[in-house]
Amino acid sequence: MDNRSIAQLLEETADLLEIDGADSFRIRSYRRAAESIQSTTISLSDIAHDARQLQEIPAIGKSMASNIEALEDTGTFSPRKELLEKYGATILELLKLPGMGPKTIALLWDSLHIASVQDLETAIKAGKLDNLPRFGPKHIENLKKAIEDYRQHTGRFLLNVADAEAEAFSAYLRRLDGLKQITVAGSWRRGRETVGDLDILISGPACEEDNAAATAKYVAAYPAIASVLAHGQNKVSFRLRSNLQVDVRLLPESSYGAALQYFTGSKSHNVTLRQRALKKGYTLSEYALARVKDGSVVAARTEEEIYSALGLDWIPPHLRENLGEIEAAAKHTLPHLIELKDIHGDVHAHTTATDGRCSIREMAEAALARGYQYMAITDHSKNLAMTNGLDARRARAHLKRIRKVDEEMEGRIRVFTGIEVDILAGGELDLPDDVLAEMDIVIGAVHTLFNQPRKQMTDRILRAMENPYLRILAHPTGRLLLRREPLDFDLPAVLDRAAELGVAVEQNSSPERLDLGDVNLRLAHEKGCKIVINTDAHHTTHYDNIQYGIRQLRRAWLTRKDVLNTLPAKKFLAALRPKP
Ligand code: DGT
Ligand code: CA
Ligand code: CA
Repeated sequence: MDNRSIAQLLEETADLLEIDGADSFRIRSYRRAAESIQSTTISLSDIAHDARQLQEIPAIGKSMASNIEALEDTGTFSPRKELLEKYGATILELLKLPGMGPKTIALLWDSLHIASVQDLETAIKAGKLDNLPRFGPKHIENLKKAIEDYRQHTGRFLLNVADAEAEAFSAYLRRLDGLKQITVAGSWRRGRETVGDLDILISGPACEEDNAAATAKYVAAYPAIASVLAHGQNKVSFRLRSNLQVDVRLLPESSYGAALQYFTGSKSHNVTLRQRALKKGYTLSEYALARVKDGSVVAARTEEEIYSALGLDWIPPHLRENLGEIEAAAKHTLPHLIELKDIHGDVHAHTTATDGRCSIREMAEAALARGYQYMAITDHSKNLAMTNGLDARRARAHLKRIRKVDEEMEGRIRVFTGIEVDILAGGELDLPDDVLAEMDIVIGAVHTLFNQPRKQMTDRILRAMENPYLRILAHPTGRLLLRREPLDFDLPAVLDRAAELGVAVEQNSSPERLDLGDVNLRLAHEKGCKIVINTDAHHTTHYDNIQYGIRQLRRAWLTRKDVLNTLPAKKFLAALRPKP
């Protein structure tokens, strides 16, 4: 188990203890241990059997150490397990509702025995909360909205989770002889920002007639499976321990293309394609494109043949949302979409000076190792106290260290100076202009007071962009996928002004942000905004997240010329808003 998961278990335990009315000292000890585990670079798993080493980590005492050792051996953390036995595992759902803390849950449990989102919904409908102290009509309205959001989000998964699961399962499949093709289809192949499940298509001799049963059996024996949901000759469905569902289809090679086309979707793209087929006297199914009159097959083996028989260029899966791609494919005007290899730099990264995990030099070396020509160090500013954000004095000292690393890199890669400066309540930037003036890259971002009313939030961001030093607006909507809704503000108005001022908007590639995201990116592009893609790396390994951002750029129909980081270093800087 990685440190992050362990820390999360401890945090949950602290929440449960708080619901349980435990004494505050005990609750705090779990929270402190969780924080400490998050920030140490030592992997707890590695030292779980060494009580002494464990206790050298701040905030970990003797009993915590023994619980962690047991966790490593048994996979369960007993203080948490005991509490879940008392309240039921569904109590954790309540903790995921925005605006819902342990104190409120304790109140709901004590007065109404509410222990799940479902219980809460039923109680609200029955008007049972109306008589409780501390639950005004506004609060109840907010809870209803939170439940709605929760229902929309549950059952979806972030791309880093989906990718890791898809990769691990594909590796397992590759160990089997006689598989020629393994493709993840569905929303994953279309590059959607989250996925509901994984639709995996396989073919080859191992999937033909006599061999299929044994192959299906091999699939169902995948060790990470929590439960098999369906096990047939040509389809196996299962739920992984991460709760992600996987549908595996065993297909004949002769109709692999038809299945790939069908199960990639989207539904809406497929419906329009089928209508087009019918007009030509064909039917399109998961098995083939065939003539209506006699059922004879026109195309089935590859997607290219199918699209071509329909008079269309092959359509990249990232565009298959029925948003004009079929018309463009008919007219041969599909865009040449941007690719990973077009990106020459990443200009949003953090270091140990604030909440990053690596040094300036380590971040620079890692960017160089990826083949980048430039990168920027953009740590947080002081308003974000929990990240140890930089004040003017520390920002200047940091800048010197960044310049020094830039020199040490001897031109192999340019290391730009920068800052991710907080946009304060009224739109002021968190550092004085004369400090910002010294930076190559000033990125502005909202990190606090997310609940300002729409007008105030809009004015706040607009005002921040009027500061002539601000060159990039980071993760503009502030959303966290599956966790936090976007800020309430007039995005079109902000994009209009960004275009006028030359402020670039960011495609943040962190899998929990993906902000802007496909739809808003397309809008930003239509409005003429400059667009920059970044990873917001807090560790050298986070540079890999760029692939998730690229998928969103492609889904927004963007080409190389639409994104500034496809330019070489000098031209990139010159393409940003000019410094005053
Ligand atoms: P997801 O899993 O919610 O992220 O979204 P998808 O798009 O992967 O949806 P899923 O897993 O239900 O189905 C995979 C693909 O199979 C879908 O994109 C299109 C195709 N498909 C599934 N059911 C239908 C259907 O009833 N009609 C049509 N035309 N296509 C379907
Ligand atoms: Ca799917
Ligand atoms: Ca599916």
